[in-house]
Amino acid sequence: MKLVIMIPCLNEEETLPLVIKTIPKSIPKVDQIEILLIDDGCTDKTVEVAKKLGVKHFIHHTKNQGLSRSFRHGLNRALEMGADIIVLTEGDNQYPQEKIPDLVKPILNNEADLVIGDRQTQTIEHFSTSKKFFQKLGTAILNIAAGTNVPDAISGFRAYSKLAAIQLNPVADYSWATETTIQAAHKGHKIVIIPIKTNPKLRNSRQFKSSWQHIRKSSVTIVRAFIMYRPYALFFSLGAFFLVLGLIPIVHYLYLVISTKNPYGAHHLQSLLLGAILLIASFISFTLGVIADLIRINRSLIEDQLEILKKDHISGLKKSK
Ligand SMILES: Nc1nc2c(ncn2[C@@H]2O[C@H](COP(=O)(O)OP(=O)(O)O)[C@@H](O)[C@H]2O)c(=O)[nH]1
Ligand SMILES: [Mg+2]
Repeated sequence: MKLVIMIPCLNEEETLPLVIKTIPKSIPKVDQIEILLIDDGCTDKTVEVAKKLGVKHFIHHTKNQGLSRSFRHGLNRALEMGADIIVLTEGDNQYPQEKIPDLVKPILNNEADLVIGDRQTQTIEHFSTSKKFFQKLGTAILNIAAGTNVPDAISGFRAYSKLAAIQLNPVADYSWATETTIQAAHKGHKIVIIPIKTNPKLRNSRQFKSSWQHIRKSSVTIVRAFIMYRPYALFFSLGAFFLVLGLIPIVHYLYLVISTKNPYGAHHLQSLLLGAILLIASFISFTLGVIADLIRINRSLIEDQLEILKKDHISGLKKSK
């Protein structure tokens, strides 16, 4: 059983030693623990510090590519390294690495594909009231979209089983955590939550510049997830909404035509026009729903092919070692 611990880093020379020193050296039922450091265009001594501390596996981005891409590249490399379980933590020592054995346990026991460390955000002292509120609201919306019951969907302290890592195909440039939670739920992966306590804050989050920026970007991810996984739910609801709305002025028009005994209804064309526009919008929504659903089916077929390709690639690499 091989565990790969990924640490995406953007200039973390100061806090990285703390992170690496607190990673357990051995875990029951795990034969090998390797650290994979993703140097996302670091301009400080992060890489040298990591090498001194014994890290052997690196991905280097010559230019900063952002956390989502770092995550994607890390996931693929970890699979190529032969990982059976992949753990993700951060370079700012925000998460308690000592808890990694608890994080991987449900996967080792075949009880989970994705384990999320729940930061229990409502109890974190340095989170402002507004941050706590938006965290709660965002999580509630995500749970509706994904059909899950995850208390902390954006926690960056997670463990993925090999199967989950192979089957997940995150595409967004932001919110990789939200996106993989939604994808895991839609792919029927078992998600287990482990409560954790975050370490005292050493620096401010660089990812979330403001709550608004985070809400805006996360909303895009959630809406896109709806379009990707449940397009009919979205477009058919829109279609039904426009249909009902469009029928109101049309019924109104017919009523006026009959009640005013004006067979041509020439004086009430506005109602007819409005009704026609809304019915066309309804028709377009239904049509988009059908097209989006066909694309969804196509994508799931492509993902099945990707899964076979990735498995072949990994087993080919294993044989050639
Ligand atoms: N902010 C940021 N972090 C990155 C980037 N690439 C890698 N990281 C690493 O991703 C982790 C999360 O960043 P952080 O600023 O702590 O944001 P947090 O998720 O709000 O805690 C850290 O380990 C960073 O070093 C990037 O482009 N921007
Ligand atoms: Mg952090």
